[in-house]
Amino acid sequence: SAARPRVWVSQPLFDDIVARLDRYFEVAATHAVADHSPAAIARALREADGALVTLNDPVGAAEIAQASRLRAVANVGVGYNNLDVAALQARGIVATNTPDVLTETTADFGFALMMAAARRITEAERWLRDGQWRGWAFHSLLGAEIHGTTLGILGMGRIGQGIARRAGGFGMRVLYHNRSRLPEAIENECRAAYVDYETLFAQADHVVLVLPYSAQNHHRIDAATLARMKPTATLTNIARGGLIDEAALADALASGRLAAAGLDVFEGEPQVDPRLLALRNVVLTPHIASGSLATRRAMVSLAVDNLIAALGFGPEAGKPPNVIS
Ligand code: 8YV
Repeated sequence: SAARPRVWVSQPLFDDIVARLDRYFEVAATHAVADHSPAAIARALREADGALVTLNDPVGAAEIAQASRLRAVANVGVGYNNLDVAALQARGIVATNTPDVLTETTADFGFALMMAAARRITEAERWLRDGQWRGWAFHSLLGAEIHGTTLGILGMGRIGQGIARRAGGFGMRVLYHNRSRLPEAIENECRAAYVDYETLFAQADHVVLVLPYSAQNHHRIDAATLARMKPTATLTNIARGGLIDEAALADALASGRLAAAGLDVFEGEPQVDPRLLALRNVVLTPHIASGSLATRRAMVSLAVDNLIAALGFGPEAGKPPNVIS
């Protein structure tokens, strides 16, 4: 009926899961090639009581100002730097994200990407496919050690802790830096020691970035940070591209001041800096750290639950599980 709330689904997700919205709402889904321009987002939000969005959808103050009916925005993803949360909260619009369900899968990938960078896995495969393997050579494609080395984790939330637990199985020493120090019980469980930012980069053989992105930590990993790192070290980013000054990183990788990097996220994604594309010692993946089928389905399912509850329906009516506060 016309009185039902309208929700906008910004891009094709998993139809069988998104169909759960039909029970409560009129669903305006963007099925074809999605247009994620600010104008398209503003237009869609003007008509919507609720929205299911992804990191492709910047929901900024200007769009929010025009969205007079909007009451809830459910983000499919744990990171929500695509949302202007302050502007949403000022209007009393509930914003939600999808923590927990992607923690272990994303930690798996972070560990794999770090290992791929250290052991030059994709570089070696390209070399082989290019027909350069003309006989086994003792010194070709030698990588960096992983077991027994020091891992530095910047951002020790759920995913960072998952990576730390994995590192225990590899006999790594784990250092972490975080906005606030963790309770001792968690440090002990993760066998991770708190250090300051400078010490983390100076002492780690492998650094993994798993911290939320905000304007305050834009390009936090700059030339000065990279200069602290061991020339044999690797840097892996599964958080957000904007954390790293990519030009400084390309310089460090090109000059041998840093051994290798593993990057799943980029400042201008899906555009990737051509200098990074040209380097051999960087493993590049297209923002897939949470991308197992089961996890991506769980994320959409949780976002759908959040949206239904935020708009006052379903078993958790009025109490969406993952409100961003
Ligand atoms: C998602 C992510 O694929 O959760 C996050 O923060 O970056 C990824 O897991 C992406 O956010 C989908 O919107």
